Amino acid sequence: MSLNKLFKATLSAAALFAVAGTAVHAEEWKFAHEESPGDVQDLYAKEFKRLVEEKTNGDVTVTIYTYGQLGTENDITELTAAGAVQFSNASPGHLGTFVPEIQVFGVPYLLSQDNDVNKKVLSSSPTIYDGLSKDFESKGLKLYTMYPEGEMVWTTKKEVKKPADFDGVKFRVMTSPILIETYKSFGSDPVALPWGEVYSGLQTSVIDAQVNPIFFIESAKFYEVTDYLIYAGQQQYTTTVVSNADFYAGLSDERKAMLADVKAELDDFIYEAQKEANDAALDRIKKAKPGIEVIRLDDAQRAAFKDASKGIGASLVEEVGGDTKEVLDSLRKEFGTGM
Ligand code: 6CS
Repeated sequence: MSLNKLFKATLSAAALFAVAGTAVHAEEWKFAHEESPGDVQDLYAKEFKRLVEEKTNGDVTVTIYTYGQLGTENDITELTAAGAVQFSNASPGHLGTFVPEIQVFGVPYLLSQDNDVNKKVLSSSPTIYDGLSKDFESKGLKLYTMYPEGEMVWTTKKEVKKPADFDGVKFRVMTSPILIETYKSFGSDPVALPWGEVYSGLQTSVIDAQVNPIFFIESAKFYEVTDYLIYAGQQQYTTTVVSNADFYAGLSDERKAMLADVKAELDDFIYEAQKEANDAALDRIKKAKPGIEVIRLDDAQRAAFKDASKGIGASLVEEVGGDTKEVLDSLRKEFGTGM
């Protein structure tokens, strides 16, 4: 046998062994998220992988795909609904054209300032898991969990302390329609983009500002191309983890119980992990760019933005219809932020 033939024979034997090995020993679940390695969604996915593999004694292996490996935020939602991916992060900030009702989480000032309250509501609220989950179900998605990733912070190239300061500022928002309306009401000119286009957009002044939790501002390096970090107390970034609905419905009771245990364990894990990630990132930004200005708006300044955007909930209710009003009212009650 020639060397070439021997090489090919060895390769196909190895490939056969690998495929057969996979089929006999392990079921593979794909988990795609919207962030980079080491970011909050990646920490969650890694811990999910560790727990699922441990609890199934390796009968299930979880393969994680980070942002870009399978496409943008909207692409991975479609892949999950189509069943090509079993789990993914689908953040309300990007999910608005797919599951319009989830945009209630884009209504500013909805979440509590107290993360113990947020944890209780986001992990077990009937409004979410019995109500909103039906809107996911109708799109082929099972709503698995929700968690926050930290306070949203504006990064800008100029000082912004009142809505008038946003005049003419091209502000990048995520792709859910409600965010365009919210940032218009704050006084800026909003532009919706996937996050992969934000750094170059800021660099070339296609956009002038954006908003994200601090860990993400550090990891995506948005602070390099902006000069101010502005805490306006407006919102936390929230994300959902979804699964393909048919895949989930077809799981055995034992697997479903295992996934419920994993969800409960991860609820404790992720609140700590996101806090640590955000605290450490702010320190690193200040070290990397000592000239960056950190502004924390005071109560009166925050109130001006809150007042400017007070009609956003009502316009969402009008646009999306259905039971959006009841959902929003119930969530405001549960978070203790009813107006
Ligand atoms: O700004 C964005 O679009 C991205 N921000 C975060 C914190 N996670 C993923 C999301 O797509």
